[in-house]
Amino acid sequence: METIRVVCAHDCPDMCSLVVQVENGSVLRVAGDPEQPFTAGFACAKVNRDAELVHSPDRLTTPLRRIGAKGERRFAPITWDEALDEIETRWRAIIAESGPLALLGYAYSAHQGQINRHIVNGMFHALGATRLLAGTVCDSCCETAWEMTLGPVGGADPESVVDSDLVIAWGADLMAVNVHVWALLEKLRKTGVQLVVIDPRRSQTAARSDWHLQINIGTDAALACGIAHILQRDGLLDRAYIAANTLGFEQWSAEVLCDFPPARVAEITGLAEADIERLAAMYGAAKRPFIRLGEGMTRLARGGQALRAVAVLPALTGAYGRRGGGALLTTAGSMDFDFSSVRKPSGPATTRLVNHSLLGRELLEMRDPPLRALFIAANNPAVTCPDANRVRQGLARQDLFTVVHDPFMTDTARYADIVLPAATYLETEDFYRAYGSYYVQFAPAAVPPQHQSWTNLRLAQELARRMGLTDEVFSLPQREIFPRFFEGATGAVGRIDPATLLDHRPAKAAPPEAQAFATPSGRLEIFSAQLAAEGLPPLPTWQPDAQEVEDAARWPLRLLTAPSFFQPHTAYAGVAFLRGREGEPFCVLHPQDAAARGLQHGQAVRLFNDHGTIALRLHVADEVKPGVVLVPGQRPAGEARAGTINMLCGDRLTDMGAGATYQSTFLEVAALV
Ligand SMILES: Nc1nc2c(c(=O)[nH]1)N[C@H]1C(S)=C(S)[C@@H](COP(=O)(O)OP(=O)(O)OC[C@H]3O[C@@H](n4cnc5c(=O)[nH]c(N)nc54)[C@H](O)[C@@H]3O)O[C@H]1N2
Ligand SMILES: Nc1nc2c(c(=O)[nH]1)N[C@H]1C(S)=C(S)[C@@H](COP(=O)(O)OP(=O)(O)OC[C@H]3O[C@@H](n4cnc5c(=O)[nH]c(N)nc54)[C@H](O)[C@@H]3O)O[C@H]1N2
Ligand code: SF4
Ligand SMILES: [Mo]
Repeated sequence: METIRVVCAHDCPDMCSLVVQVENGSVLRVAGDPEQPFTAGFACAKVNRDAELVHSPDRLTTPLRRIGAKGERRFAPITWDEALDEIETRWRAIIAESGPLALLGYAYSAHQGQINRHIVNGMFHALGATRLLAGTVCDSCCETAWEMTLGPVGGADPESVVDSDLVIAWGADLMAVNVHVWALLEKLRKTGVQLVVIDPRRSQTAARSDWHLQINIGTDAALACGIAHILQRDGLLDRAYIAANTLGFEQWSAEVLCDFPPARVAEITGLAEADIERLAAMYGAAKRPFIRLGEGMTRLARGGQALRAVAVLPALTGAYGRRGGGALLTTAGSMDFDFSSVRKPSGPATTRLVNHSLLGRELLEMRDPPLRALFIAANNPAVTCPDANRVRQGLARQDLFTVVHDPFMTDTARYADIVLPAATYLETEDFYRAYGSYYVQFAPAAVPPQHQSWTNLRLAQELARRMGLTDEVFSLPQREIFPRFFEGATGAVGRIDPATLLDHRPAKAAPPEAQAFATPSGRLEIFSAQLAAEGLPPLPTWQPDAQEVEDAARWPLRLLTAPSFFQPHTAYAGVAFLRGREGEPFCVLHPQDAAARGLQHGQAVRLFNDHGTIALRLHVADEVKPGVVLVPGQRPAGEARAGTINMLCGDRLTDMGAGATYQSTFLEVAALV
């Protein structure tokens, strides 16, 4: 038996170092690597089962060609050569007739390291194809809002949380998505430090916190403005820090904060006035308060405002300047790598863009030229994209040549003309950079690609060769590609010699402890001239959203979505054990809302609005407040009674970063008859 050091590649902030036990080319066991200080020897409940992911009986074993209607799931096995010949022939013909813009590469981050994650879109970049504005389904809103406030810099080191004196999980279900921060907190809380959770859901984290504030969805900006109002009223500001490090506080105070007295904030947020006072007093008294910012609160129409308002708070008390204080959204901004060799090897400076969240619309509406060929890798838009019905309509177009590269037969792959079997990360060598901590690591494949599967890198390199692309990156092995990421790197990353990473061990690259700001002014921008130029409110504020108000008047319930505990989106649909642990796809209603509709716990219900109808199992619980329907995760349509949640979500975009607005969805629930 062999033990191999690898890295967990799932789209997760923690980026655990793992040790994998392998025998005769099979993964026997996956466990946390005790030598990584942050992830500290334990993997989460999902990844402990990754042997079952690699060896799942549901894995695709060969390339497939469609023989039935699109979406019908009738395919016949073909060889790799046949599949690649057909792709090359079709792409060349489409480029000759309509130009390269008729091609779209739609590859996303899911579950690989930096090379396999980016090389596919890199290949389309070099071809001059239409480009994917990636990540708008996930973090483009919160990242843009953070950048408009602090600049492109990472937040507090999660390992510094052990030195904080108050921790706030602000819209972050740590136990589900950030379990190693949770582990650090368990120790810290024994010393009397309190954990406050601000979340519309009594998540597992909220249920185990010292104090849960069950805020109304989409009202975080009002709460943050209210806290700032009280800090100022009570003389709890660090005036010297504000004067030296921020821009626009006096204007914010005069034009915005005056409108957020506790009574009004209570009305907007649904929190008690006394609780808002108590929270502000706690925050003002803490010397090193640490805010873990979740992304969930930004996946709605005014999500950018929410993130900006909360991200200002640590500046008001000077917490950004102290170890243990500050805020953490992601860390990636302070790890100064140059990924252009894989992301943009060559190709025209600009082409045209397709927003990741607008796939359905663009497949149906884009002209001059219309999209004629689509290549999807590491992505399951028929489930995870907003307006999933429209995505499916687009994928069903007879004149669209679609290739899907995935380890499993996903809802999306059912619409493909050609399906190609993909390797998982445990079958792939790659370089990894965390986004929720400051570690990097280079890791080998634990086992060879299973069945006939290919890694993303191998496939992109072969397609590049066939399409006549000659960039070096399309012929180099991983170990010669990743040192290029370090070329020109500055700061903590610049101090790492990539050659030392060939030992497959983690290295840390944390920036200095005091939070840096990299905005145009070099300060934390409470006032943002960039936002003003875009016609957005330049000062963080909460305002009602006209469309949401209109939709709320027509539909009585609002959607709350949150990650599933045992499922990262759809990528573990092929692991029977975890599918069973998560159970049949369900929604949660407060007992009052269930009673008002005559609904019982456990019965099948219909969820519907103008976008469509789906059917799920009902859970009745006071985990959410009246007026809210919680639907955890995004589950394949075949697992549910009918459909998938994003069929009810429109493709409207957020105020900043052109992101998805799942939580600006209003709907009704009724018995399934
Ligand atoms: N188990 C599991 N882990 C995952 C994933 C998964 O699907 N499953 N997905 C991975 C991916 S791709 C990502 S991007 C990350 C991060 O995923 P995130 O979406 O950032 O997850 P959280 O940080 O838990 O944020 C969701 C929390 O925000 C709360 N929330 C929703 N709306 C609001 C609001 O208006 N205000 C406030 N205060 N809170 C709100 C939800 O109730 C939920 O508890 O997780 C990764 N980890
Ligand atoms: N309603 C609602 N919708 C959401 C969210 C929400 O909170 N609520 N969250 C959004 C977020 S944060 C995200 S990140 C997206 C995620 O959206 P997706 O990226 O579409 O989600 P996944 O299901 O994680 O992964 C996509 C596919 O990658 C495949 N895969 C895994 N490893 C590899 C590999 O090495 N190579 C290839 N080629 N394929 C591989 C998996 O089998 C899976 O089919 O969903 C978004 N959708
Ligand atoms: S906690 Fe995150 S990084 Fe760690 S094993 Fe689980 S999914 Fe992977
Ligand atoms: Mo995500």
